Amino acid sequence: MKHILVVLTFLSIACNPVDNLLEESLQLVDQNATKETKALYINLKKMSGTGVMFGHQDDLAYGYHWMDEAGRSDVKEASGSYPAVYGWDVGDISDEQRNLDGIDFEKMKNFMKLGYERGGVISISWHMVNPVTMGDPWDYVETLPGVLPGGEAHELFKSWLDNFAEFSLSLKGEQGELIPIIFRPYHEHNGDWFWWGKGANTEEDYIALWRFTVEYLRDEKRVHNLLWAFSPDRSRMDINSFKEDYFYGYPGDEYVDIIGFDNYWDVGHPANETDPGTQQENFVRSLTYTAQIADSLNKVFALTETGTEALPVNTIWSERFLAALTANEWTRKTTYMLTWRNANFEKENRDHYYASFEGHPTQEDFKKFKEHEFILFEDELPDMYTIKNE
Ligand code: BMA
Repeated sequence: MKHILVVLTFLSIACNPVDNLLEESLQLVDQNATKETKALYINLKKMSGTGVMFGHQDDLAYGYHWMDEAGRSDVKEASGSYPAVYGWDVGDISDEQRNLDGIDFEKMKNFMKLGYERGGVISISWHMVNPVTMGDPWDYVETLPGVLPGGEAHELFKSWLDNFAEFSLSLKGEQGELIPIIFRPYHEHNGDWFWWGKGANTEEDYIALWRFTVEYLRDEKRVHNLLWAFSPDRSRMDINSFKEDYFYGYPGDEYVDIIGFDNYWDVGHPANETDPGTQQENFVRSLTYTAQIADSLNKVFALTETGTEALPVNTIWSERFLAALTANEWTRKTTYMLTWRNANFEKENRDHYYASFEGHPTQEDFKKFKEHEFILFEDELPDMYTIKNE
């Protein structure tokens, strides 16, 4: 009898879904990830298939018609809630007080804390200055040999990673816990526009860059609040060979937590001449294929960047985004979609925005999108930072 009890207890522990998930979290890039970081990953996994979080870049820092006004958010003003995911970019953390779009880094930290305290998820990308030429991130020339160990700019590059390590380790919640970050460096690397991009560099060097960054931040700088997101660009993947193309530059399963991709291409990119119907079909296919890749690797899937500049179609949220995200059981596995920033019109003097703002002709549709049961904004989020026994 005693033996049976022991066996039964053992079985109930072994079969507990939370324990299984915990075990999976041991497959993270960082085995020593903080408790909250592991919890975030597990909760993303649990969420997959049940709802998609809506995200927006730079949401709290400025909007189409405002700058630097505490509490404001174009997304909130248009929909009633803050976004569930907040994207930020640490471009220029190298040697500036402000990022490449003018956000003061100290303020950015506070915005991250605010978002986290409200239950939101924080993601960071890095439009990094070219460490060899000191040109901007779009200085597309062969750069990686100079950045990797032994290269002339390696020490400088490392000092920027030091800045990032310090920044990440200073992000703390009320209890002093580190704020988990979805870190998405060297994105769209299969494109021919960034200095880390395909064509200017070898694939081998890109992989070495990614692995170096993981090992340096995790093992030397002991940054343990990062989930690592990989995000090639859809425009440089052929829809018919997507599952092979996806893996250009893939650093290996031990170096990636989140299988993502950026897709502006299939949602009305001006350079895409394909008709809207085919674009929509391709949008669904690209989401499906990426979700299947993530599933085969037992990883989380996200649409790490998307959007249509200046929202030219009034029903774009329901007809393009919602329709694709709910198209099939695979697209439904998307954990979040991140729309790009709403550049301030007065400052930048151009229509460069991706989320609806109050009074925009897409606002009604954006509200409907928000109200859809499958779409999650901040006011509908479960606790993403604790692991619950169910
Ligand atoms: C690009 C544009 C740029 C911006 C950069 C980094 O897509 O929005 O204006 O500087 O992202 O945020």
